[in-house]
Amino acid sequence: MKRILTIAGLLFGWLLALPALAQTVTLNFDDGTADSLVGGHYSAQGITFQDARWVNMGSGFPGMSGTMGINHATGGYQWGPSTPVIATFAQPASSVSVDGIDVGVQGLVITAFDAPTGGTQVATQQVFGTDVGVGQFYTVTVTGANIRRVEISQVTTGSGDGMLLDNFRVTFAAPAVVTPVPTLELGGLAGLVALIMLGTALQRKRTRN
Ligand SMILES: [Ca+2]
Repeated sequence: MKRILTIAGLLFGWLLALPALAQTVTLNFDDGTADSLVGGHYSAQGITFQDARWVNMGSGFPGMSGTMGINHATGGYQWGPSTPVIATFAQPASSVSVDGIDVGVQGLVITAFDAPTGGTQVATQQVFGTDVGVGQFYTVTVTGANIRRVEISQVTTGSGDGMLLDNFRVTFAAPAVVTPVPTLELGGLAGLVALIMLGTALQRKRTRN
């Protein structure tokens, strides 16, 4: 019984620690395959992309983590608000940010909505660099109570200014528990709960006998 109580105590501490660990997801895109579509690669972390493609910038650009980022699947380094890179979330997010790399006169805009498709605009933020943006990078952030999708693009097109995206961060409004549960920690947790339940049942049976 003492051992069960010790395990239960450890489990309780673990549960208390879980939300803080799970709330913010950061993607640096360095685990991708250059020129492939991102799609559902990060869906287990609650984030699914549409029209995003991994790009490898060789030695990397100022503001990048590593050498890989993403751009638009068909537009490449230049794409406007009518054909954005889209990210949808498995549960409501309270904050979403991304770094725009090589941002110039065509700018960078991120807009948040409260539904995976359609819905109402929650927030939007945009920035502009100068000329074709060599060496210029900016973080844009949107916040709100119920962000289910963001659309990211340049603000305007047609000036010959390209950009790419890196370092995508999502803070989920509730602890990030996604189905199917992919992590060993949560798998182990379920096993531990089952073991404790089994132990308690056996204890009861023994007491009864
Ligand atoms: Ca990166």
